[in-house]
Amino acid sequence: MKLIYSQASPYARKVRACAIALGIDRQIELVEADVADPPDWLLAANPLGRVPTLIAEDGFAIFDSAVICEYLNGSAEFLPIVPPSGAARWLCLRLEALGDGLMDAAVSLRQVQGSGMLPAEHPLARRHLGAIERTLDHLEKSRPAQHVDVGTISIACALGYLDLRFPAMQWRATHPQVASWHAQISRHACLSETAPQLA
Ligand SMILES: N[C@@H](CCC(=O)N[C@@H](CS)C(=O)NCC(=O)O)C(=O)O
Repeated sequence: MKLIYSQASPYARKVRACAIALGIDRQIELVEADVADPPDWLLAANPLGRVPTLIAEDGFAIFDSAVICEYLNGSAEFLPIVPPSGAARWLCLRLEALGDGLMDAAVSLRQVQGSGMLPAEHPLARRHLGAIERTLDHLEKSRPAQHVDVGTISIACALGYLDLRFPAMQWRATHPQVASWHAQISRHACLSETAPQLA
């Protein structure tokens, strides 16, 4: 399998971390792509030109990160990262959606602020910041479980992206429960081995 990814993408980190947690990362070749100028081979696999995109053994292209993680979960034999049924499954998938949404808000905030087109007080920037703050508040009140699954991995990767792109946000000072949860879960190999590096 090939995983088209970019270093800074929190969604791609989530997939890489899930592959490590599932013990199948060695079956995946990483192929880096520049999403600002997507190459033809990425567009051929994914018309959205986004990462992560997985090319399965039979050449079938799979996206987005939630679908890739479900696919990888189905192809691993042990230690599933998605509970098979019941309340545990929906809690886990809901947490994944919360983490993915936190990434969406942070990536969009960086796009509007980074473009220099919108001031921080613009309604669009305020909307993304509001989603980030409310999600952190929610996590502070209902601290996630400490074990690794697709939900906790997604939240951890989203928080890692806040650290990477918004170091001045200092969310740990206002959300100590989330901070201690993040510090503990980040010790798992799947997260420590995929921690984003500043260029
Ligand atoms: N919902 C998608 C989001 C993927 C995404 O937006 N990736 C970004 C990189 S962080 C990207 O490829 N952006 C390029 C673009 O949208 O043109 C997922 O979970 O995989």
